[in-house]
Amino acid sequence: MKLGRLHSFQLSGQRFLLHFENGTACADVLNSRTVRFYEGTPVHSFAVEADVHEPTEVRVEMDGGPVLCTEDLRIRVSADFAVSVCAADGTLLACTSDAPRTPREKMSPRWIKKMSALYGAMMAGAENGADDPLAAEGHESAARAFGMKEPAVSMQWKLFGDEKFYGLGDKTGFLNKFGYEYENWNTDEPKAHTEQYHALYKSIPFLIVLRNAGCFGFFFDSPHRSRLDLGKENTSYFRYEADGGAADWYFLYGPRMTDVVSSYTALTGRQPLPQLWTLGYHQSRWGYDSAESVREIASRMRAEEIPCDAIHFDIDYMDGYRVFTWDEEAFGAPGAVVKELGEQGFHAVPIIDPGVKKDPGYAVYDEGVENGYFAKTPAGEVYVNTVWPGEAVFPDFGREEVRRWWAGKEKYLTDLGFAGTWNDMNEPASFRGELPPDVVFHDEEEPMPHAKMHNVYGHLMSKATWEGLKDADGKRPFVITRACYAGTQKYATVWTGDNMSLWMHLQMMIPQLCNLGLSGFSLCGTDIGGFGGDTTPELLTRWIEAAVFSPLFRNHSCSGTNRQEPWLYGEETLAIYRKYVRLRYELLPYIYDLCRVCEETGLPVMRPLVLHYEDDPKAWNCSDEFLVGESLLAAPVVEQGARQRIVYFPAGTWYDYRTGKKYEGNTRCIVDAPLDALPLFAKEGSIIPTWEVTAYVGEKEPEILTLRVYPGEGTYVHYRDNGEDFAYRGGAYDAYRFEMKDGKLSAQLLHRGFGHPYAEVRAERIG
Ligand code: MIG
Repeated sequence: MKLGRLHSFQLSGQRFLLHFENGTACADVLNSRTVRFYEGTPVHSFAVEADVHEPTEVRVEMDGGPVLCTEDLRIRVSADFAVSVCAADGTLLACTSDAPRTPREKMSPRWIKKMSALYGAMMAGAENGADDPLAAEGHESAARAFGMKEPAVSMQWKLFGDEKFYGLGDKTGFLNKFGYEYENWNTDEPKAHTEQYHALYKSIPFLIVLRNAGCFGFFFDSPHRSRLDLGKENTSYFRYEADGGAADWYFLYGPRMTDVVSSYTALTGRQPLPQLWTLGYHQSRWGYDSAESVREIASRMRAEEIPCDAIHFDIDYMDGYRVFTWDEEAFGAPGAVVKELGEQGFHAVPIIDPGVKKDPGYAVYDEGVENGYFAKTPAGEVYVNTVWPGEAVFPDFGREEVRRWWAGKEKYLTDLGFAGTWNDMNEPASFRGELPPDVVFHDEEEPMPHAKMHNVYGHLMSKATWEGLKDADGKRPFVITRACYAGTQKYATVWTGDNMSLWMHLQMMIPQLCNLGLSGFSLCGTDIGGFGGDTTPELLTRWIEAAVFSPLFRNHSCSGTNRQEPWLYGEETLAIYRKYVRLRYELLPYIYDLCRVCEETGLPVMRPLVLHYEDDPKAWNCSDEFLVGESLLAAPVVEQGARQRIVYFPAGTWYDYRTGKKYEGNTRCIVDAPLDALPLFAKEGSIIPTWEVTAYVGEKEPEILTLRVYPGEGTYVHYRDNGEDFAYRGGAYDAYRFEMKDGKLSAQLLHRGFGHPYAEVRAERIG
């Protein structure tokens, strides 16, 4: 029901309470640029865990109706919770729109019946056919998708015509999301991810809007299934709608895009500094199915002199896919091979799925059943679906007690010597159709249907895992997750799931990781070489080049595809692969410094050009280049056969990373890019810290810091700590400030606490 006329309002502290004809709403001022808007009484948020209110001046002015004023915003609220937001100088930034919707094609009842059956069958998994009871959910969703059912929450915002959209997590397509339509419903999609997909594994309903008048963000904080239409349906508005709950959203004003990202991450949390080794190279494959196969990979990595820090253990290490078990037949004595790897400087990362094998006598299952830790059917039976172990049940992660139980299991993994946890299948994915919407989970102690808990399942599992690892070994927890919600960045690194060995997917990597970064997830990566399908020498080569700056730097592939280790693709591929993994290790201090910056400001490692050059129209849609911090510009070749490419240089002067060749900004240049070249440039005045390449992180403490110094003037802060635990939060770190001025480089120690100074700091002038 519409809220109707605005009867009265009242300002209570920073809360602006609104009494409408048919209900109440609130505009809660968190700070002068961030306001939360909600209908009715607020429900707790999964994403926002800290109270981030800052005292700020708020007043209401009367101007034909109430206008809520902060130092930076003027917000008018009127009938039906219509909102318009202006900057302090009166410039209109955003306003709701009641423009009529583009009418859908009129569909005959016969067509609707046919399509609903088809859609239902799809939703319920092909093998079930249209008469499966699960298909009921399909009909419901179909009805909504076909616009025949009113969503619980629906909002329309005026399009002024100058909008560019960014963020939204892992959505497919190009960098600028204008003209796309998306859905937030965590989805395990085994087919090739294309632009036409509405949803992948993650739901991060954070939308950045860039307009000529400024940049701002909307965070639609709802775990319910929701949709965004970004100027596809109609060019006069963009729409948000959700299938449940009430309106609850934040307006985050910039005015710059960097401010929007900082504010959003202040609200939902920032990615904490990772362990240093996690930024090294990871080798993985679904198919390393014995201790022997893992040993072989490890020794070959060293023999080929490809630096490597981690080997992943996919589902085969478990006993019959039972989580928190070990297959002794194929992997030997529990943990022995993990310890062996450790002695050679490798960390081992095991996969864990949420599905627990239904298997009386198996401790994890028994404990869960006994304590009521698994999701239930509405009739009160433990709900069963099929996943890797066969029949499986699903931990009810919404309850703290269940999270604590699961967290306690991490100790089993760390005792085996494992160094982190890779959480998979936590959309949750299942083989016998999607979990029905009415499966009963809990939001803490309140029963909550799957329909509401679905999108936060991976989030809550990650949180439990993070806490468990922290308790188990006190190190910075290394958690990787496939599914997540807004705010999961506090607990996990993410990868983009099952991509394929396709040039199209190498191309998509750039906008996908850049938008994840803008959505709070700086620590992200793709499966290098592609997960599904067979890679080629050229594709693998271009992928390792393009991925050098992906915070998660992992080659992974699917069982049944051609193996994807770099030595299987000829001498040339191997040599280039080695060169780029070595470049990654050379630049580890730079990437680590950026992780520190991210923890402090929320700005990601990989950044789209638009983040720093938002006034430059050529940056708005740049999907094939990216910045690394502010200093480096990478323009990888992502096209088969190309040996040159066009590079757009934004404002400033740029220098080739290696040769120092100069390029003026605001130009497009054709740059040579033979197979072994990643076009990489440093901005004028850049100071880039590098270390000597080692076989793995910690092989020896870096004694020499080499600064690559490019022409111009600039400053740089370099950060160093033990790369492992939380001692840095108590001050156990070193920080240096370097400055290039009048042709001279000077250094200053900002903070001393780590206790391992460099033996030498060298400057290498390039260009
Ligand atoms: O149904 O564990 O995305 O990385 O190798 C497939 C096997 C299950 C999906 C993950 C992938 C992993 C695979 N998993």
